[in-house]
Amino acid sequence: MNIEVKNRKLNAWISEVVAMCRPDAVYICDGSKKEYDSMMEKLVAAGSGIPLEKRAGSYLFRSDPSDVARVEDRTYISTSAQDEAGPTNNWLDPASLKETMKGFYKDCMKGRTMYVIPFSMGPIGSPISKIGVEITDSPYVVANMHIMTRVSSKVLELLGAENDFIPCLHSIGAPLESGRKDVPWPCAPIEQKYISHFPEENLIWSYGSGYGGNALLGKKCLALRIASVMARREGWLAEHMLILRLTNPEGRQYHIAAAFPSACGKTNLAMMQPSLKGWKCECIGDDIAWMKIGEDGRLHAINPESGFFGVAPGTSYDTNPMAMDTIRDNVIFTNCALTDDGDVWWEGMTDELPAHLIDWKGRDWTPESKAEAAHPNARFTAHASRCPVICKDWENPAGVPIDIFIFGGRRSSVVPLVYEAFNWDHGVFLGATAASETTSANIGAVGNLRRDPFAMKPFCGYNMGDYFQHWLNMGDRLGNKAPRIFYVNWFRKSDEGKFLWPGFSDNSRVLKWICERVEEKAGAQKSAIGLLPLDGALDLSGLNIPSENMKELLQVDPVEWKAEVPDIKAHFDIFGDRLPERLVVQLQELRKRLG
Ligand code: TSX
Ligand code: MN
Repeated sequence: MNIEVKNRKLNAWISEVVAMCRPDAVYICDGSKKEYDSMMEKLVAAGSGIPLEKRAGSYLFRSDPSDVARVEDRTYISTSAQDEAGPTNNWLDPASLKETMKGFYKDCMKGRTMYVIPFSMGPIGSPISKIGVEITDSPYVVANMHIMTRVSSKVLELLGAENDFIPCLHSIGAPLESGRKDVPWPCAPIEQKYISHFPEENLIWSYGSGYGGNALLGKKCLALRIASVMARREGWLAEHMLILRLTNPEGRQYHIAAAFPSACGKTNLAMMQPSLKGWKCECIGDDIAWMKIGEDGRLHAINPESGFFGVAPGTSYDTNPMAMDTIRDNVIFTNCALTDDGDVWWEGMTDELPAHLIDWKGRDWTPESKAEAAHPNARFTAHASRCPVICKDWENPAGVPIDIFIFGGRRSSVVPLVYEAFNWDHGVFLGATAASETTSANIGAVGNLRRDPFAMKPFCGYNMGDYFQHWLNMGDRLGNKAPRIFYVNWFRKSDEGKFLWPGFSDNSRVLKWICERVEEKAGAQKSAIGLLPLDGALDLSGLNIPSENMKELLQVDPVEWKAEVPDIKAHFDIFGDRLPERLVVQLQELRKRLG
């Protein structure tokens, strides 16, 4: 070992993993630039990383075609009672799951170096932050963790001899026989992949995948699944939310936390630049929010991450110029296409297609090719400090006070552009019933309605019925200091199938109405589903949207909404007696209001 470790639990765990996985060497990470560069050097030498001539300090990786996304059906919440994991999670008994995984872990790091990564989710030393240690046999994971989390020897100092941390064990599941040449992206076959969580002992075991949330265990595994369980236990919130600061022309700041299912443009909203004159928007985070009630009785949010692991396809100077500027240099690209002059490209980046590319599988690509050049889930990993509109308070250990929660989804009909919840319980009902139509970015049929409560279905580490109750309890504690709750849908279409709302920068007009609601300045009218903008209350200056279109965008059709009720009922029934009575009441009231 290159550094002496003083923490007793960490030393014992390292010895245990070494005995089980049998790596050739053990290396303790310090988070330095030198260390990052040495990982890249190693990965380039192995033929895994391709330095990009056109982007300083940037590299392209191509994954194995079988290892391109999170594997939800191989993801487990392993608690002693299955009821604790609840109906939205895969469950296996902890003892038998550990037995199975130990079988795979045995000798799995032979021929490889085992890296020990001490990291902090949240600013190092902040009272909201949590310390994790990831053990991995992937130098690609080490490099990505450097960007996405705070990796530092300071974390080891903070651990001292006796302090606790969250152990995150990861192996790509591909031992290297001596003398054999490595492949560019070693991993295990799908039936050997396991992403396992043991929330009763704050423990994560991942095997077989090197991709994203399967392997960068600080993100979805720790900061959402394990943290959500800790948050319930300790009375705070760990949410799948972006955080942004909106400043109005008078200089009043609003802090917004928003949850959307995948393919709704969460990163685009997190970095959105308002089209309205005098309004300013700054990014605090694009994926995860940890929120605690402060001494002032308000909810304060931090972004526990330090980078963006964003979907590349669809990102362009039109859809998200701030992201494009964030990824000018010092980026890890995964499964993007490679241009002939040593840059990356993906579908949606430019209007004009390059004449020739190497696609994400390493094959020649021309505009005539049928296959996509970049994988639809291709990613960039970039440090948050590189974002031109990162908020100066993004690392403030005290967090930012949340004024507004927004839930949303992609709906081509039925759901209006924006509406406000009548009160906290109704807002929790909106979060709990959030739904989105599937796109080509999802698996399965396109256009199906999928319920994704609070955008947390894949990320809640415990019974989702209890999670709804936790949200109700938080509202009780926050009282009149609770954030106001809104629901948005940027994706409503006309009968001719055209998007009715311009979206993107013009979403600032919706956010303005929301802020003015908080100030009790903007008008709203009661509808069966919530409070809608009064005629003329949305600032549409400089746009020319026909008034019929605005009418359609804000329309609530009781007939269409009555058809939603049985679907919501069926969704709620899944939770059985864990569904809070207060949400049953909310559904009854909706039914009554619809008449
Ligand atoms: O991210 C999106 N947002 C949020 C932006 C802050 N997208 C992309 C979603 C895929 C990830 C959107 N797409 C948004 C949106 O608000 N709206 C739409 C639909 C749309 C698409 C293209 C246009 C308009 C709306 N183009 C023109 O009107 C020219
Ligand atoms: Mn996410």
